[in-house]
Amino acid sequence: MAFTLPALPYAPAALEPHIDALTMQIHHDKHHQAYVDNLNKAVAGSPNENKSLEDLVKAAGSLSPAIRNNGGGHWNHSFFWEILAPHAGGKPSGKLAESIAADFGSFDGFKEKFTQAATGRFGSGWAWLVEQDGKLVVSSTPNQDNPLMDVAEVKGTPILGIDVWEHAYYLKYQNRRAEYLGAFWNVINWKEVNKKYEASL
Ligand code: MN3
Repeated sequence: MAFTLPALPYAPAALEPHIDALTMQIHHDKHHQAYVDNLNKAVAGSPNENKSLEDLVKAAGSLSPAIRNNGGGHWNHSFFWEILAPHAGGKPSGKLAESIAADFGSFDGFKEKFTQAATGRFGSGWAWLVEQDGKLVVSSTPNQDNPLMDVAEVKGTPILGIDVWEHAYYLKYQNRRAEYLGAFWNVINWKEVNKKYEASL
């Protein structure tokens, strides 16, 4: 069964002015589609064809670089569209808010740590908020790796993440990654992040 590109859960222009429509279109329709297509090519005719995306990602270290990169790319982007939303942002509530306060001192403490991880990732990659054995931690991964992978330095369940590849922000922000990181907080779908957090426990 071939992997398929999930539809964006909102219009490409819905995250304006924080993330522009053209970036969303190219990011979803071209970049994400390419990960899906290349993943399908990489698993074609092998037993990996019948495995779930999550199983492939978790075993990335023992699979081909093409599966690691494109399987990771497909998983990460499918996740990323879900944790963004129009008219979103603000702060989390409920159990997630309590855990963030407990594990980072405050929401601002978390924000600072997450921003540092996203800023400090040299080249292409991702920054993550990860649930790890009941505790929240921040990490970052290179390329299309993620915390589910057996090869990840910090392993756990990703509940929030940001794509810091230049293709995620260059059309609007060019070299100003920090501005993109600032805008990100206006489009975080905390309801979905909370859902992923509860499901991870
Ligand atoms: Mn991307």
